[in-house]
Amino acid sequence: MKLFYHPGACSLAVHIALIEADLPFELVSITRDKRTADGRDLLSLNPHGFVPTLELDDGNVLSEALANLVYIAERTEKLLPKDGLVRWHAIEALSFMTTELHGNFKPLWKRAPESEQTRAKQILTRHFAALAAQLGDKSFVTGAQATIADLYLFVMVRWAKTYDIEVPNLFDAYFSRMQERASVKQALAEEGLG
Ligand SMILES: N[C@@H](CCC(=O)N[C@@H](CS)C(=O)NCC(=O)O)C(=O)O
Repeated sequence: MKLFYHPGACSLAVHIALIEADLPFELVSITRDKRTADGRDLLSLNPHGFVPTLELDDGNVLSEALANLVYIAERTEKLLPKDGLVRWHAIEALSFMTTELHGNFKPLWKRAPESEQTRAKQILTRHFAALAAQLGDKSFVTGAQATIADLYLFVMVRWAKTYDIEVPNLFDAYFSRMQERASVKQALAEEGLG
């Protein structure tokens, strides 16, 4: 399987998931003009031109972070229970983050006008507060075990630090806990993010 990625992008969550699941994979970076390091046009694989994009061993392509993460989780005993409410709450949190949360970072990385950036930061702060309430005093979003929702939340908290978004203090301990995972350390190192 190949993962098309950009260092530190939301594809980092999928990269961590592949390591956690112990699946064989190859990392393929993309350039700003959407050329892949293995000499292709990302748009020919994923018409949206987004990372993460997975190319499966049979040549099929799977895009969208949520679909990538559930696909990987289904191939391991970890990261997402097969049934029960924890499964659905993990998917619920992931869906919220890949849409409402992720979308509000765009004005920041696209350097939109100041007023748009201020508004986006306010919304992000509100959304992170809601996620903090969901996390509460648990170690991970849905309980004592990390799920795919945590892999994505780790990336979002990392972005919050980069863009100076005000987030509840409990994310400090959460971020450190996630950073201690061998999979996270490995993925950061492989993306050159030390
Ligand atoms: N809905 C997509 C969004 C993915 C997305 O926006 N990825 C960013 C990196 S975090 C990207 O590829 N941006 C390139 C662009 O906007 O052209 C998903 O959840 O996977």
